[in-house]
Amino acid sequence: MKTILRGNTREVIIDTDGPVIIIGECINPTRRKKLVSTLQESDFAYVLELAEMQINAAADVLDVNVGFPGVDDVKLLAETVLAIKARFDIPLCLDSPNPKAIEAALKVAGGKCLINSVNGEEKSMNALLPIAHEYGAAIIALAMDDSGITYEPEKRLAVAEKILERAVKAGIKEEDVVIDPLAMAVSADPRPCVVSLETIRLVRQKLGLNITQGASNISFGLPNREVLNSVYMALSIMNGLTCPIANPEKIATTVRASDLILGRDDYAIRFVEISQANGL
Ligand code: THG
Repeated sequence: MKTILRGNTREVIIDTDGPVIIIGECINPTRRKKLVSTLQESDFAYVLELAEMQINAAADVLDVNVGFPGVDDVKLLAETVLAIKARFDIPLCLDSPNPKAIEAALKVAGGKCLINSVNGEEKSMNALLPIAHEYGAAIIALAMDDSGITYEPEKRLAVAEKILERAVKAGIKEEDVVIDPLAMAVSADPRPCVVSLETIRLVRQKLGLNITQGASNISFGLPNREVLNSVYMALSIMNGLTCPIANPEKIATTVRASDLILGRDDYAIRFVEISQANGL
């Protein structure tokens, strides 16, 4: 199954048979005070710096999240998208809980974006599926709905299936639905990673769709986060994760190593390339 995204002209193909596509997570005000302060002044230099850093570190797609308290994200998400588009030819993943902000961004974005995200709540599906269809965008379908977050992988699969069905009814192509099984911190509760890994396996096996995940969420509150994130990334890729949302500076080597080990990097070309780029 292939999900095709587009920047201004450049196409990125997310293919369930790999190699893994990296969606850079760093344009996100969580723990980046400087992003909040520069964006509040409509200063996009730091956003562009984060975009360039991630592209140089092997990001294929950029997640764009400008949500912080008090922000007018309908205006700011669109402005940020325009600033990035004017400088870089890379597909964007529009990350906002506000359908109005997503729509405003889609209006100016061009290419083919990924909407982050639609969940299984009626309100979310009703607001976003028609917009995705109208603008020809792909969607991330989050495996949660009105009844909240379940810890039974089969139920997460059922939510994913429900969103897929509704998306297809709204005229969206099956291959344009990317499933997010939900990654949550593992420090307080031993279950989340096991549940997500099993959900990934089920989605891959039963639906055959592309799968994303905010993979640095799992290590919140723990020491040695990079090792934890890397191991979880490799296990997730083994089970069917194809387009993680992560910090490419920290995760790209693990992603390339996983591709090589899983037989998706002939002659180890991409692994050697990224190792050399890192002076290794
Ligand atoms: N699923 C989907 N979208 C998502 C998430 C998800 N979007 C947001 C989030 N989760 C993924 N993005 C981030 C962005 C930043 C951070 C974590 C997840 C973050 N990282 C460092 C930290 O944790 O301390 C700080 C910056 C760094 O060092 O890189 O804060 O699950 N669909």
